[in-house]
Amino acid sequence: MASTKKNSSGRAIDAEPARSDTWKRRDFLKTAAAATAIGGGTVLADQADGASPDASPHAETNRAEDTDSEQKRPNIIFFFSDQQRWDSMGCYGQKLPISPNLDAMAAEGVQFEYAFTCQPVCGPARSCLQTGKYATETGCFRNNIALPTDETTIAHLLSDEGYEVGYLGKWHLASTGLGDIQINNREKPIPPEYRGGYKDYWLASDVLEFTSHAYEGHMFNGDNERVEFPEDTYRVDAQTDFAIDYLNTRDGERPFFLFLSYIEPHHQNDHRHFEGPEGSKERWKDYEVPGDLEGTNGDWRAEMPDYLGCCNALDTGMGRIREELERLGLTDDTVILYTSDHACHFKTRNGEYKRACHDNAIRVPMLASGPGFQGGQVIEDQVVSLIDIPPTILAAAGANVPESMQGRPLQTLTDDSTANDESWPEEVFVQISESQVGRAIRTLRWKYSVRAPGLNGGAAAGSDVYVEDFLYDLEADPHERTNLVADPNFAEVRDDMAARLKRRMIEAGEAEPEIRPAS
Ligand SMILES: [Ca+2]
Repeated sequence: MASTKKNSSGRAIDAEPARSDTWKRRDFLKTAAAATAIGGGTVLADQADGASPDASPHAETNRAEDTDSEQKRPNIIFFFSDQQRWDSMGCYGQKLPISPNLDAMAAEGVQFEYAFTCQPVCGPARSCLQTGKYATETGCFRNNIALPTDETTIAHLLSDEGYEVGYLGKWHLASTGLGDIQINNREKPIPPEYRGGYKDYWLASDVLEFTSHAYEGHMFNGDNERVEFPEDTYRVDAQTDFAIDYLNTRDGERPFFLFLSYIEPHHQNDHRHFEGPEGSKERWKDYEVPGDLEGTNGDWRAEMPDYLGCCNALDTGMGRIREELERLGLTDDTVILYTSDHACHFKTRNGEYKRACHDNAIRVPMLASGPGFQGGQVIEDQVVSLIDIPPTILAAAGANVPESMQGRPLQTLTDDSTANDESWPEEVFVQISESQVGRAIRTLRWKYSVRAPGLNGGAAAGSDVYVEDFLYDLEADPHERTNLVADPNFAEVRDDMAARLKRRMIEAGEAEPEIRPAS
C-alpha cells in the first residue's frame, strides 16, 4: 500500500477529550469539493446551516443547479454484507485467498483499519445507515421495528440531488413485531411507503432468510412481483447477476446510488448453520484460527469454512461488479463503499453471533474506492463507524450533510482532504440491544462498556442507570481476555471512559446516565 496515514497508532490514553462537539460540518463542506474532486460538483455550503432537513425533508431546493456538474457527479455503490468479520479479508490479515478482489480495491482505494458498527444487530444497524441517526433516535433500537415512514433517508436526500436511487437485497426495516406482529412484510412485497425512499429501482425482501436459502429463493421487485433466483445459482451470485442487470438496463441519464445488500456471511436462521457455496467445507478448511477464537468453545470449528466461503463469494461478486463497471466505462465515475452491519463472534461472547461489545461482534471491514478514495491509503490512526457512512455517501455526491446526521464524512480522513481531521472523535459509540441494554465506546486502545441492571434489552431502549461491564486494554490484550473493569489500577481510565461515554450518549440524544462501578 502506497500511503499510510498514521501518527499515533497504539497511543496511550489521551489527555485531551475528543472534540467531536467542535466539529463543524460547514468546515467540511467548504473543503469537500476540493478534497474529493468531484468534477466541480456544486456543494451548497452556504445552505449547510439553512433550511432544516426536518422541516423540509425532501426539498427540491437542495438540488444542485449546475447541469454540467450534475453529469459529472459520481455514481455510488454501497456494497453491504451481513455479519462479516474484519479479518475475513487479506488486507486485514486473512491468510487464505478469500478476498483477491477486495484486496485489489483496498490497494487502489482506502482501507479503514479500525471500523466498527454503531449497533451490533441487523435492523438497528440498517436504520442507522439509512438515516445517519443512532438507533435510539429513530426508535429502531432492536430488530423487528420498521423504520418510521417519516424518517428522511439517504435515498430521499440523494433523490433530491438528482440521483437515481436503487435498492437490491435484504432490507429488514419494513416489519414490526414478532409474536405480536403489527406490520408484517417479512415474506411479502414491501409496500412503497416502507421502502425508505428507494423509488427508482427496487428488488428486495424484508427478511431475505425467510424467502431464500443458499441455492433457491425469491425477492420482490418494485411492482410487487415475485422474482425467483436463477436455478442452481448461489445466492450471492444471483444477487450479483441482478445488480449487473441493473447496471446494464438503467437509462444512464442521472448518476445512480445503488444500495446492494447481501445477506452473506450471515447464518441461515432456520437450520442455524452458515451456507457457503458447495465445496466450501473442503476448500476453506485450512484457515488460521483467529486469535480471539483460539482456545474458546463456540461453533467456529464447524462453521468457519462455510463462513469463509460466503465471504469469498462476496469477493467474487465485487470482482464481477468492478469488471462490469470497467466494461461500461464507469470505473472512474463510481465510488464504491464496502462494509458490513456487524461482525461475528461464533457463540463465544453469548449464545449467538453478535449483540456484544467485543471486537468480534463490532469490528467490520470498511473499504472505499473511486473519486475521493484513491492511492491505497490505510487509515489506522482513527476509529470510524457505520454512522459515518451516510455522511460519506452524501459528501461523495457533493450533497449537504444534514445536522440530524451523527457521523462525519470519511473523506475527511484521506490524504487528499484539506478538512481538519484533528477534530475526528477519538472513540466510536456503540449501542447494544436485545442481549442487554448496553452502551460502549472503543478508542484505538480501550474498550469500555456498561450494561443496565435488570432491564430486558428487547423491551427497553435505554436506561438512567448503567453498571460498568467491561474494560479492555486492546494494546496489551487485543483478544479481550482480561476484563479490567474492577481492577483498581485502572480506575482513572474508567473515569475518563465514563465521561466520554456520557458525552457521546448526550450527543446521541440520550439522557446523561448514572454509571456505577462494577461490584
Ligand atoms: Ca446482521
